[in-house]
Amino acid sequence: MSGPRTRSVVRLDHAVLAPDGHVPGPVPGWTGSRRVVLAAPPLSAFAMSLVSMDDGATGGPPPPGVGRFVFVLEGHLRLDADGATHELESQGYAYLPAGLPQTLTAVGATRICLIEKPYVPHPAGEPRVVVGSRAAVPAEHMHGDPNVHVQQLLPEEPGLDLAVNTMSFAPGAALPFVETHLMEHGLLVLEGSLVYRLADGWYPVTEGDAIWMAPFCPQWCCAYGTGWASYLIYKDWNRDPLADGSEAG
Ligand code: UGY
Ligand code: MN
Repeated sequence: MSGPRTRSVVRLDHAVLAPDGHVPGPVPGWTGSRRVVLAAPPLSAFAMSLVSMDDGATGGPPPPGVGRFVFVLEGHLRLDADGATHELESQGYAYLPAGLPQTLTAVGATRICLIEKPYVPHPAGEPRVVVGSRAAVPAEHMHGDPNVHVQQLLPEEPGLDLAVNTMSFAPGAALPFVETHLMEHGLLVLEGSLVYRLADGWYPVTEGDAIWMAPFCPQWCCAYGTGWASYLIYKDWNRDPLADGSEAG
C-alpha cells in the first residue's frame, strides 16, 4: 500500500498508470478472471486490459464489432478459434478479428494483456487470425540504431487497422526524436526502466506501468538502469484519418 502517494497521472493528452492504483474487476462472461482496464474510452479509442486468470479460467469474445489482440505475459493460454487450437506460452500472441467465436483457457495461473478496438474495415482486405511469438519476430534497428529495437508483431496488410509492436532500449538508448503524430498509443512496460517525456511532463516508468498517449501528444523516452527496457505498444495504423467503424458492412 502506498497511502496517499502514487506515480499515476491522468491528463487530457496522456496518462501514466502505476500498479499501485490498480482496481481489478470482473470480466463479463469470463470465469476465474479479474481485469484491470489501463486504457479505454473516453481517453482512448482502444481498450487495453491486464487480465489475471486462475488455472482453468475461461474467456469469450469481445463485444460485437471489436477486434482483439492478446499477448501472454505469464503462464500458458489455450486459444480455440477458427476451428483450431493454439497453445500460447509467455510472450505468445494472437490477433482475432471482430465477430470470431473464440475461447481463451488458462492452463495454470496466467496473466494476459488484451488490446481491443472497434474494427475499421477497408475494402482492400479482410482481417484474419494471426498467431505468433515475440521470440520469433525479427528485431529491426530503429533509424539504424543497434540499441533501439522494434519488433512488429502484426503484418502490415489492408485487413488490419492497428499495429502492435515491442520497443526495446539498451541502457542509455533513446527514441531518436520527439515523436508527434496522429496515431494514439497505449503501452505496457514489460521490463526495465525508462524516463518518458509526454507533452511537457517527464515520468520515470518501470515494469508493470502503463501509458496512454492521445493523438499528437509529443513523446520521447530514454532507458536507464543496468538492463534493457522494453514495452508493448499499440497504435491505430493503415487507415485514413477520416475513416471510422460506424459505416462497417
Ligand atoms: O511506433 C511508434 O510511434 C513508437 N516509436 N512510439 C513510441 O515508442 N512512443
Ligand atoms: Mn509513437
